[in-house]
Amino acid sequence: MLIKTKKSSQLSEQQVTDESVYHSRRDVLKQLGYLGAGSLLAQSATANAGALDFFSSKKDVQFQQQALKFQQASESSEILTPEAKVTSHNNFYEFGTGKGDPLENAQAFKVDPWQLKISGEVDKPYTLGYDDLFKSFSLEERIYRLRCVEAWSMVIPWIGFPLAELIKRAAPNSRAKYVAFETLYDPDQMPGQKSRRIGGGVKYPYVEGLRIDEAMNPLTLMSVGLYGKTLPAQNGAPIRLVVPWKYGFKSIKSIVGIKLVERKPPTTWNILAAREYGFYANVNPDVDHPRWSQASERRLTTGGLLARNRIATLPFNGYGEEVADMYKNMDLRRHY
Ligand SMILES: Nc1nc2c(c(=O)[nH]1)N[C@H]1C(S)=C(S)[C@@H](COP(=O)(O)O)O[C@H]1N2
Ligand SMILES: [Mo]
Repeated sequence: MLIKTKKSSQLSEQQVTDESVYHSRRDVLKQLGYLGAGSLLAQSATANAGALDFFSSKKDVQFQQQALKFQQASESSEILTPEAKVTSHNNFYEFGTGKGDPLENAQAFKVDPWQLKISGEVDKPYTLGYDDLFKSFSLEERIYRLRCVEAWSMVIPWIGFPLAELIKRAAPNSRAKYVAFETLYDPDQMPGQKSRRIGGGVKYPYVEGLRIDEAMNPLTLMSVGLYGKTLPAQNGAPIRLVVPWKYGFKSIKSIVGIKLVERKPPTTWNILAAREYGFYANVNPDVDHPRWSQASERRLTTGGLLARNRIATLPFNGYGEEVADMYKNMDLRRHY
């Protein structure tokens, strides 16, 4: 097993081998005095302002500083998946089913203006515009493993804020038992939504859901960036979900709607093939996909041969300490 210490959720940067690009960004932060040599906390006066400042060129925004909040260390070391891999090996069927299709087809995708509507069983529904996505909540960096149901995985430095913060602001009522998410529906921009062939037969818009306790778990992140920049279109710009203990398809991209609901909402891959993809989709090496084993995964690290690293898959993707309690009375074979 990779992780030995008690809490394994947030890999700190001391535990991961920095990718060179990322490293140089951090050197810049150090020079600017935002990061102390031994400290992972941003120390500048404005670090507490509640939001990251960013250089205002909208195309490739570079976060200027970060309120890093790594909470624990572990003895293990994991290698960050290089940025070039994270942004070129994607699943985003709205832009095609090939791993390279999203990079190729999403370049003209317009993310500003954007509207993310929070509604449903809440006392205070609200809508966030593009700038609000970066300014309304305190941003932090989280290095998470991402395990795709197809048995490959990456280690990605996300920037974002806990989904719990967004939900709390809407003041959910007692009927809010689940959270339903919806991706933008815009066939003119998303060729996969125009054609069943390009879009892999998925019914659009892509929808996902979480139980309210899963949504409120501190690990559950709304991501607006990776590798210190705003999200590339192919990774779900301008805002996507990241649920690190579940298979990647739960981490819905380019979200326009978040609705608090009373009943378990429909989810895209479950609609497509219920026997293969459940609502929970917790990473589980003991429950195989009907067509392949989930006991191990191919960790995408560097290119070439190393890209074929095969490692054991961990229950809850290694985040059991933080999340297993939520499922203690459930048969995880039945609720796959
Ligand atoms: N809207 C939407 N969200 C999506 C998908 C998709 O096709 N459409 N693919 C999912 C799958 S299967 C995975 S593994 C992750 C991949 O995220 P990444 O490309 O940023 O690594 O996004 C998930 N979110
Ligand atoms: Mo996936």
